[in-house]
Amino acid sequence: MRREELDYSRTRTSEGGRYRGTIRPQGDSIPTGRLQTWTLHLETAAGAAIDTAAVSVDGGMPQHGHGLPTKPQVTRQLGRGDHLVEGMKFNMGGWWVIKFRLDAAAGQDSLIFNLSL
Ligand SMILES: [Cu+2]
Repeated sequence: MRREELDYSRTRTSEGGRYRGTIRPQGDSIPTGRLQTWTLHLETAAGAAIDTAAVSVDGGMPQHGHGLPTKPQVTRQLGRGDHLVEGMKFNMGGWWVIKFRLDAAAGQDSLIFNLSL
């Protein structure tokens, strides 16, 4: 798939359709070379906030064959479906993919976001 055709939305439905997630970086633009804290908002497909979920974070640059330079983690549940993601960092510009693996009441699923930095 060409980079211009990717979906760069910050709200995505999970691959299996069980959940909806929104990433909220600290600012409008996502910087490179700097550690960041994000918020991940999780909802059911019907739009109910999810506070209890096991979430793991993975990512990388598909065109470069490398992963993230850090190991980001969801460290805290903030309530109202918001989850704190600490340790996000991007060491170069380009197309990045961030994948959240979720395990919550509706089962396991993955949320995938494309970023253009
Ligand atoms: Cu790269």
